[in-house]
Amino acid sequence: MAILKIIEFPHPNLRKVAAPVTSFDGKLERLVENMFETMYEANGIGLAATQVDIHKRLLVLDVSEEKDKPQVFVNPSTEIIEPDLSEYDEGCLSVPGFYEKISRPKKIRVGAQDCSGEKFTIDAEGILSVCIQHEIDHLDGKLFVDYLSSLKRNRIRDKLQKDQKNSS
Ligand code: QAP
Ligand code: CO
Repeated sequence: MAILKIIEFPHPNLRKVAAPVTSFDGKLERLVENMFETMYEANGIGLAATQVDIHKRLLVLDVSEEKDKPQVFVNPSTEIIEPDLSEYDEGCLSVPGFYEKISRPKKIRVGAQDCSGEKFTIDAEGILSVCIQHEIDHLDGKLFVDYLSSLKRNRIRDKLQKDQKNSS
């Protein structure tokens, strides 16, 4: 297994739209394992392939308390089943150190495939719903900071760019 490098805002590759996964093979399984290892090591609850600079439509997450419920979604799609919005304080491994309240539809139905290409559907609410919506945004080149005012977003960008210069 391996820890992958997480790219950070405002890295331009975070804006790429990911392509569907078409091969369900050992290479995909190894990528998923490495994404879990990377997410757990960084104390994250969700990670999209885009964040490790791989532009394929898959994400991993684990919103459980004990960090023992890994979930993989390959080629995910969503349908809103409860359009009322609910607010959640979101962060992102690609936007380290920043948390902001973001409103999203409360309840969603998610269709996806597992690592062997098997299709499944789940309904999600609460933090699971927030996490899936946040991670699918990554696959479409979107970040939670895009929901903020440009004033806030640019402050975050400037601060992170400064940190990135200081650490390289
Ligand atoms: C997305 O985010 C999410 O700034 C996943 O210093 C967030 O795993 C879904 C993290 C909130 C639902 C609710 C962020 C770790 C992790 C940081 C994450 C940091 C260390 C963020
Ligand atoms: Co994120």
